[in-house]
Amino acid sequence: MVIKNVCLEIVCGITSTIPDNIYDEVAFAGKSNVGKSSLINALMNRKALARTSSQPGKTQTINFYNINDSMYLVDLPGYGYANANVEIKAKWGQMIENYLHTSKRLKAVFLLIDIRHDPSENDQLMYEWMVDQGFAPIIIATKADKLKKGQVARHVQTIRQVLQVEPDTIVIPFSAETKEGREEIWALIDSLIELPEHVKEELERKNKDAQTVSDEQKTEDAKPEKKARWKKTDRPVARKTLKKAKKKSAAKKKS
Ligand SMILES: Nc1nc2c(ncn2[C@@H]2O[C@H](COP(=O)(O)OP(=O)(O)OP(=O)(O)O)[C@@H](O)[C@H]2O)c(=O)[nH]1
Ligand SMILES: [Mg+2]
Repeated sequence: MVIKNVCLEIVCGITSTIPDNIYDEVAFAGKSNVGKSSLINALMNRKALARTSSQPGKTQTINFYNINDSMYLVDLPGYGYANANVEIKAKWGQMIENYLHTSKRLKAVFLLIDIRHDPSENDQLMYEWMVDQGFAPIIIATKADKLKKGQVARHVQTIRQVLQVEPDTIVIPFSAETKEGREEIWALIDSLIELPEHVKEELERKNKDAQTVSDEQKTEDAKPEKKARWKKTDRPVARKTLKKAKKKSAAKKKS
């Protein structure tokens, strides 16, 4: 996806109704502080449109980021935030469940797990709940920059084992610092969502234009090269030198 314009379009609180959107959505769930908002910023090529914090519990609403008027990235509140009181925690849980149940345009759910640690009990419960509800969550192993390159595969394997994922479940190591995994995640999103008609038409038109330009270029390239009138040199030629050379050649022609 080439990012042209992005904006935070809809914010849903505990009492809000889930919007009936006209574009497809993909959502990001995971425990508090795992890096959901940072991932969304990285996907949008923005530093801080989605607010992040080293303090857990930053995102407390469901935030819909409109991408190019073609789709939404949905930032969900983090679960397992220890400092929130029991009532609030229950409400956030309800909000997430309600969204995942209600949205008609939800095409994929990404579950984020910190690559450094074994998935928590809450992570396991969330994963199982999603699978029970008929989702096939894609796992993103966040903060991959915090591990040495050689440790990544082993930690990914641990996540697979602890969550007891299906063999075909995709687990993508990702880092908001190095942007490792960004292209892979976008490729997946692109393959899972349906773009609106007007965007598809625009893309087709652009592809056609690009094809015409490349055909014209091919015809141009096929033309025989014009004979060089001046001896080619790597050095930049001063105007004066050119004038002199022209005079000389004209004089030669006359004689
Ligand atoms: N080193 C490193 N730090 C990260 C990465 N992703 C996020 N962080 C840091 O982790 C902290 C939490 O990131 P957020 O993106 O706010 O996490 P969140 O999941 O949205 O958190 P809540 O909104 O509280 O649920 C911030 O201090 C980020 O800078 C990463 O890939 N690498
Ligand atoms: Mg957040």
